[in-house]
Amino acid sequence: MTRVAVLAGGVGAARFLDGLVRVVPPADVTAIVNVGDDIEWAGLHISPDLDTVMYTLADMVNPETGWGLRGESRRTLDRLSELGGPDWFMIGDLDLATHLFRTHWLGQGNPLSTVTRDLVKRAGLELFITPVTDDRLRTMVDTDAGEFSFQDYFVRRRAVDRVHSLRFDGAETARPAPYVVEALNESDVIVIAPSNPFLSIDPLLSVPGLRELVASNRSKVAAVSPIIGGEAVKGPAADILQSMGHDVSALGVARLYEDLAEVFVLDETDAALASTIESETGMRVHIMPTLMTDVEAKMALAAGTLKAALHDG
Ligand code: FO1
Repeated sequence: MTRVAVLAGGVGAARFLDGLVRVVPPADVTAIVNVGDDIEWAGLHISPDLDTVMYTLADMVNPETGWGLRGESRRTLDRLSELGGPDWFMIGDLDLATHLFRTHWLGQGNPLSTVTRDLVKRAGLELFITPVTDDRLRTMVDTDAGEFSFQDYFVRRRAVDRVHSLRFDGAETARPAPYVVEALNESDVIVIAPSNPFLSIDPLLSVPGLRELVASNRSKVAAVSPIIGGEAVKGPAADILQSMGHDVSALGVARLYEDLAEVFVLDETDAALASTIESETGMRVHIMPTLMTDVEAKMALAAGTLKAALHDG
C-alpha cells in the first residue's frame, strides 16, 4: 500500500492525479488543493482549482479548456451579458450548478472542506480532495498597473500586466483544513504536482506550518517540474518566473523546491540540466517524459514519480 498526498493546483495537477488514481487505489490518494484562485463572483463562491481537479477525475472536464464542464452551454452568461454583466468570468450553465450548491451550503455554515467532500462523493470519486484551508486565502498579484486578485489579473485583465510580487491575503491566520496535516505526515509519498510554483504551490505552503511540515518530510517528497524546455505547459508560469527574476527553466523551479523535495522529476527535453540541478540543489533528479498527452502518459508519469520517491527508481 502506498499512500500519496499531492499538493495540487489546477489543470496540471488534475492531469497528474488522473494518472495517479489509475496506478494506486484512489482511496489511498489525498489531493490538497490551492484555494488562492477562489473568487466571489456575482455572489457565488467559485473554487476553480477544486473544481478542475474534481471535474477531471470524474471525466467531466471540458477537454478544450481544461476547466469547466464538457458540453455545457453559456446561455446564462449570455443573458447576464445582455443585462450588463458581470460577464468577464466564463461560467458555463452546468458549472453554475456547482457554484450554486457550494455557495448555498457555505451560507448554511458548512466549511469548504465539508462541501467539497460532498461534491466529490456525488461525483462518484473515491480519493480524498480537500481545500488546503477552510479559511479565506486569496492570491493577490502586484503588477505595474496595481494590485489585483488572481482572477482579476489572469482572466479580466488577461495576464498582460508585469508581475512584481504575490501576496496571499489571509495566510497569516489561515489554518490547515481537517486531515491536511495528517495526510502529509501519514503518506508514504508527497508529490508537488506539476503546477505553477508561485500561483498554485506557494499559496498552499503559505498556510502557517505547512511549508515546515513538507520540509521536515523532505525525504519522501517528489516535485514534478511544470516547465518543459523553458516553457509552461499551460498558464502564465513562464512569464511570472521571468518577471519575478527567476530562471525560466526547470532549474529555476528546482531552486524554489530544494528545501522541500528530495526528488525532482525532469522532462527528457531538459535532461542536460540534470547534473546542474543535482549539484546546485542536492536533489535527486529523475528524467522521464512529463508531458501528459494521454492516459498512458499520465499513468507512466505518476508511476515513475512514485518509484523515484520510494527510492526504487
Ligand atoms: N480561465 C480563463 O482563462 N477564463 C475564464 O473565463 C475562466 C473561467 C473559469 C470558470 C470556472 C473555473 O473553474 C475556471 C475558470 N477559468 C477561466 C480558469 C481559472 O482562471 C483557473 O484558476 C486558472 O486556469 C488557473 O488555474
